[in-house]
Amino acid sequence: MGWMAAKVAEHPGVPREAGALPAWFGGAPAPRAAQHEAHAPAEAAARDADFVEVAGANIEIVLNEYEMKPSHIRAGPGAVTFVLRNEGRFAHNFHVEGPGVDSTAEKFSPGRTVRLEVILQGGEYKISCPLSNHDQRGMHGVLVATAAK
Ligand SMILES: [Cu+2]
Repeated sequence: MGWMAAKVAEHPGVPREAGALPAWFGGAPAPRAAQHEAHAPAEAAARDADFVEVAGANIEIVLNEYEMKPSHIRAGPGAVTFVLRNEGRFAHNFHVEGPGVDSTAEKFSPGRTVRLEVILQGGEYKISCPLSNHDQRGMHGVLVATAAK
């Protein structure tokens, strides 16, 4: 929905773009497709091209200062094991939070690999490094668990 609302908001006087907007924008109920999209951000995000699709049960992520690679992951629901490799110069950790999951690995040193097993349901999960301000500095991402197509 975002871009339409933003476009109108930029022109609070005469809504020049109004003519280009679909009829339902004027107050009529949104068509079913638009409502579905508004309530399913996980599926919408999963369509983005820069998501890395992980088919197996192991989700390998490299951590360093200050990012996770990959940071946008799509995986099937069920039991998965994060295989976390610290290629940075500092210790890092790994936290995953979302539907049915709130798990943290263990702080691990440069050069080390740790594993964290969780059971994903469908939905969107936030991954991050919970140490210090690493999350704010960029060590975070999103994992979308979707049912098989
Ligand atoms: Cu970190």
